Amino acid sequence: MENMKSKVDYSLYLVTDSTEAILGSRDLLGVVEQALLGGVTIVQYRDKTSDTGTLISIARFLHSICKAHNIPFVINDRVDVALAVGCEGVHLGQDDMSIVDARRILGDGSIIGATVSSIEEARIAVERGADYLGIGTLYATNTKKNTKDIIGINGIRKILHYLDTTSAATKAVKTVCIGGINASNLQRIKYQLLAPTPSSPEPKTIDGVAVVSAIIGAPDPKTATSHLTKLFTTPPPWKARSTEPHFWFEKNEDEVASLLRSAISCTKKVRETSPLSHNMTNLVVQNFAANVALGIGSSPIMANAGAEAADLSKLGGALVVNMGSNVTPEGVENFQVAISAYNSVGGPIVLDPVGAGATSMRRDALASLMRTGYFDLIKGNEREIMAVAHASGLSVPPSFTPLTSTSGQEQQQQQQQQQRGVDSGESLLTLQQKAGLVSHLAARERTIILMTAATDVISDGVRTYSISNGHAFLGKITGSGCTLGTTLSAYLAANPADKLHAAVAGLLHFEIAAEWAAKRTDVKGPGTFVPAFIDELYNYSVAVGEGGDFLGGVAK
Ligand code: 3NM
Ligand code: MG
Repeated sequence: MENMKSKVDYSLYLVTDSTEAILGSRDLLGVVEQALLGGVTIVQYRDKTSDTGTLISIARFLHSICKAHNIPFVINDRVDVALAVGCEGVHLGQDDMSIVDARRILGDGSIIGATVSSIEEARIAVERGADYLGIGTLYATNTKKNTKDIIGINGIRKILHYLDTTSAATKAVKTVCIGGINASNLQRIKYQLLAPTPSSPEPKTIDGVAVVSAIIGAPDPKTATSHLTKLFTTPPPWKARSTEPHFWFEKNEDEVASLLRSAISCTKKVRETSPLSHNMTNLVVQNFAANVALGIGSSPIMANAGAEAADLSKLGGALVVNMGSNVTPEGVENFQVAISAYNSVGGPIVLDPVGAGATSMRRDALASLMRTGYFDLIKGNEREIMAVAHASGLSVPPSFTPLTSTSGQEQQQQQQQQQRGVDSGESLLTLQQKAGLVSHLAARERTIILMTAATDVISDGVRTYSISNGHAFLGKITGSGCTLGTTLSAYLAANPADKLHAAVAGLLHFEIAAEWAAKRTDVKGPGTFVPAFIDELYNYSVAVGEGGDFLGGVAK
């Protein structure tokens, strides 16, 4: 028995629900049978309302069909029912019988699982001998309204990190996460929970996901189950990336030459394929962003309604989620629908968290967007990227040491000052510190992070570059940051193979065109700069398209 217990496959853990809202008028046994045929790997019978006699007879049936499929069967809460039917074990909530008592009654051979939502609860459950932990609540769910804590990806990560680094027993315990998991977010959840850091390149991750409504409430539970199984075992459509730990990359000549070669080919690709750039953006920049998109050779569409995204996501383009003026609950909901649509087809998404640190509404919007979806690139100025780091649960990244030129106290005061407006303000960080923060955040979020400034820093968590092109006029006009997001989206859509190289190419296009425009004799200041900039975005694309290989001379 002990031996069998260690072989349990937790990858797709079904928790049943007998309520009208989820099961409807269907027969639970039939639904569970379909789920078994679809490939669930363990089943928990959870029924908060039936009488003991009914519980035992339903549990007997369920146990027998699980046995026929060689799948372990456990009961929620009721140790007496588990004992009566002789099934494989129980799952205990924080208010149920203690693990120690249940173990004494059921014996060493039984599977005992526990619900935990904090490090302390995880510590106690392991100490008392739980075989696995159900960690939650990951996301808010209609299935269980009275959950104690919604802890998100970061909360799960913290508990996993604790388990990974504390003792042999905590490292060995099996884990599943629960709450709001379905086909649209399963791969991302699994992917983001496996975020390596320099100190742990192979961190402990979840052994499985537990779902209720995604199977019990599905129109066809068997198909839904086999789809979830497939999602759990295949890399996400945005493709698995290197899991090497990141490090600060010192530019070398060969690397620069190869980046510039790839920049030329990425620009040609945008020109040839004219990818769709779907902008969900603010009124201030819609017209300008559309012109920039046309200038670089992409096809823009400005569409803020989430309901349009499912159709648009199928056109091979990329989405820009620009938080500019869309941080109302309704705006966030539109973003969420669109993010799910692009994530489900693997279409790239650029997140532009405009003014993210400025107000609590924006901080909340950013946090909920980051809980909803996977972004292929997150771009922002220093304050915005700091807000992203905060939303990601980073407190003090490893190389984020105080500046030597300011006292610790002064710096703390500066950091506590609220960001004003969306302008970037004074920098608090040295280039080295920016590189540390950007690469660490990129590795953690498993995405590309671009921090813009006079010298931009960009990283995918493995490779980190700094780029010093651009012109001060970009800081004197509205929407330069937003239209950079648009530019990058087109580059990602046209060049999916190496998204970091694609983003560097887009950044060079944008910033070198700005330098060209600023040098023109007809440009007298920011106002005349704008139309000249659109000209030069276009001219750059034509020059590269006609075989111009000038980047070696202008890229910094
Ligand atoms: N326990 P769905 S959340 C049974 O957080 C249960 O401990 C939770 O349902 C916890 O997959 C939950 O439909 C319900 O979101 C999960
Ligand atoms: Mg309970």
